[in-house]
Amino acid sequence: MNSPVSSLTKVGHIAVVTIDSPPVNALGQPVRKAILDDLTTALADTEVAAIIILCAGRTFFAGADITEFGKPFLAPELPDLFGAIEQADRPVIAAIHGTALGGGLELAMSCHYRIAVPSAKLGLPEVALGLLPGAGGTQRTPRLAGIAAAVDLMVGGKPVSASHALKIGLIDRIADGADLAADAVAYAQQLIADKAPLRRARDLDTDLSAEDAQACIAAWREKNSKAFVGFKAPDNILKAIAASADRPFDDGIRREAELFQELMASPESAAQRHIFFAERAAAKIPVAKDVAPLPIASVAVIGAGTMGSGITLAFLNAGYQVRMIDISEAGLARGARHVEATLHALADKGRISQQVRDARIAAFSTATSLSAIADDDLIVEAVFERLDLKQQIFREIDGFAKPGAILASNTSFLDLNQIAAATQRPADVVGLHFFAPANIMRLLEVVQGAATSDAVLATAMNLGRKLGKVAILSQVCDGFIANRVMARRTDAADRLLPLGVMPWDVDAAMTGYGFPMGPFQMMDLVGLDVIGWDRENSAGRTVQEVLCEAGRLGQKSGGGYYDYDEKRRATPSPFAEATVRDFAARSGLPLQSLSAQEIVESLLYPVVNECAKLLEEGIALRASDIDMALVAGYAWPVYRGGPMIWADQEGLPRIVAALEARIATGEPIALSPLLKDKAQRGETFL
Ligand code: HSC
Repeated sequence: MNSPVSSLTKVGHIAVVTIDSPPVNALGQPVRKAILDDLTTALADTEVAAIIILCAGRTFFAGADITEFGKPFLAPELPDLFGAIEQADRPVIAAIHGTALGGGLELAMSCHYRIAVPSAKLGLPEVALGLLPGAGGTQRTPRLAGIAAAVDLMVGGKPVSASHALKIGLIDRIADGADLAADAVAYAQQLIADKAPLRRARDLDTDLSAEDAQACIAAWREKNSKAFVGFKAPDNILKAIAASADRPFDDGIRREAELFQELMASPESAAQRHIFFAERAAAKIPVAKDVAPLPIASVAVIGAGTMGSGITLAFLNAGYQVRMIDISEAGLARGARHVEATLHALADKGRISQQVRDARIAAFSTATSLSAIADDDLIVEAVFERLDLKQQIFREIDGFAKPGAILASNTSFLDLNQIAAATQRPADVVGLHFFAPANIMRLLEVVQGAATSDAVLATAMNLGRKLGKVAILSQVCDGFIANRVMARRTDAADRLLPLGVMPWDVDAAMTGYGFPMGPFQMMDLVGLDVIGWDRENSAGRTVQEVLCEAGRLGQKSGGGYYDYDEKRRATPSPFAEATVRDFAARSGLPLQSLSAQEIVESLLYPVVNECAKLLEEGIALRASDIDMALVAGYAWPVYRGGPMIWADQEGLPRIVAALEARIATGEPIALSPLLKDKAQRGETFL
């Protein structure tokens, strides 16, 4: 029986079920039904001696259909389908190409045998969605591959190669020809000829006893516990794996289902699934479909400072030819040393091979004159943040760059339109706002100027993907998306000090929320003199000014809000504490002792308000773009999903009421009409 997503054919005595459900053969209800129908038909045919399940298109099943999550699952459900496959009375063989992920790998494990092409990747990445493999994966993987490998696959979440999968027993054979279907048929014929038994994962024992499995899991937990703070899924996965060793298969499946449902209902998983789709939605921008990205092969980066060399590395790592330009020979030499040292360090740590390192170094060149950009396809300016300087550079770039080259600025807050106006070709000018360190941070804000052409915009967005980053479109405004909203967090944190709230209490509340560090720890790291301190006009008006005037510039000077020992371990600074107390005493404001939750609200509700303004002003295209930007650029905890989904979970009326109460006490917050309106209408951002 053939359906729109499947075809059932026969090659001699072998039935071949081919699923074709683009883009990634997700196991949505129509696919599940088609597989079950085809399996039933094939098994009803007494001439069929074995059944092969494979996929057309770019990949084997990439998992359950995530768009169905949060709604009732329609029959046949995955566990039932997989049970039917496993119980078949003739061999069922999964033939794998592309990526067998999540439910896709679970399907393969419910088959009796598995063959995969050498380039296939197999994985159980549900943990990244805040879930566990909920269709038997937690019970079948330990039986096929062992407890330790199961933990790595499911809690680590990283796919493995076909050769590794073969080694750990996840698959039985690697296809050697170019035609997977033909190889699978040959394999099936061999299994029939050998009278191979129906190898059901459910009937296998785990490699470890219940006690040893517990010990293995406990050791893993201890080693990795820090990385999983705030995430619910790793713990539930470990519980489910433990169940595979201490009870019969069917009981283990029941335990898995309970633990899966718990995760599915959790705000953490909702947030992580939101981010999965937010990342993909961000790539969709309003340019005509037929606008193709322009080809980019060689890149010039102007400025050899921290940003310039980080950007250079980002492009080199993605395989581009990069020329770094700086008029200062000393600066250029320093930047080049940093670039080359970083590439050597990557190779020394085994992250890249020596050949790759050498190829990247060969693709890297330097120059001291802007005239060197004449043949480059993309020029990225990364000089000091001063409008007149950037305008001057763009004027010169305009004179040297070839027609059609893309002229990009890495400005983090300046008016891109004023920069573009310095050239004769504003349509070719775009903002590429990298976040430091530019070779590491995933966020790339693509800033659209008033005149930026669609082709340039499409190219910039596409570049983001090629650089392994998440490109988020932003219109021009002070600070663009991520920096603009997070500045409100800094303001709010500063406002707590004159109320007697200690910086370390603020930081603890933020790390408790899930940020890797709080605003004062960040200031100490970056340097108190770097952000918002005007040495000439400093007059002890703020805690920051007092600290800077006392030479407490942060970690680099041995102390800021915190004191640091020789290993840079921080302890609250008595000097900073006395300064805060002094300000609090002089402020005349009632001293406050705030709980961590109150501090979180104090800092992050203004952020939500600013996000709403970005939407109101059309700076961000959609609420999910803002969430994605904050997760990728500011390490907003992914299990919170970003400020917009978090605001929805908090409840917009609660946020508006809190902000209005603060405005009534004189706090300089301008409430976003969009936020207020949504709260009144009972709407959400997403
Ligand atoms: C799972 O499997 C749970 C199970 O354990 C079972 C649960 C049991 C429940 C029953 C209990 C009773 N679904 O990424 P791309 C879309 S959880 C729906 O740009 P690439 C994607 O949104 C799942 N849609 O392509 C995009 O759509 P757009 C575990 C999915 O080539 C389009 O496909 N699996 C989808 O760069 C192209 O995607 C995973 O977590 C899905 N599963 O990468 C794998 N997967 O064009 C998730 C993709 O409209 N997927 N889409 O924007 C991936 O990692 C990547 O998509 C691939 C392809 C590596 C597959």
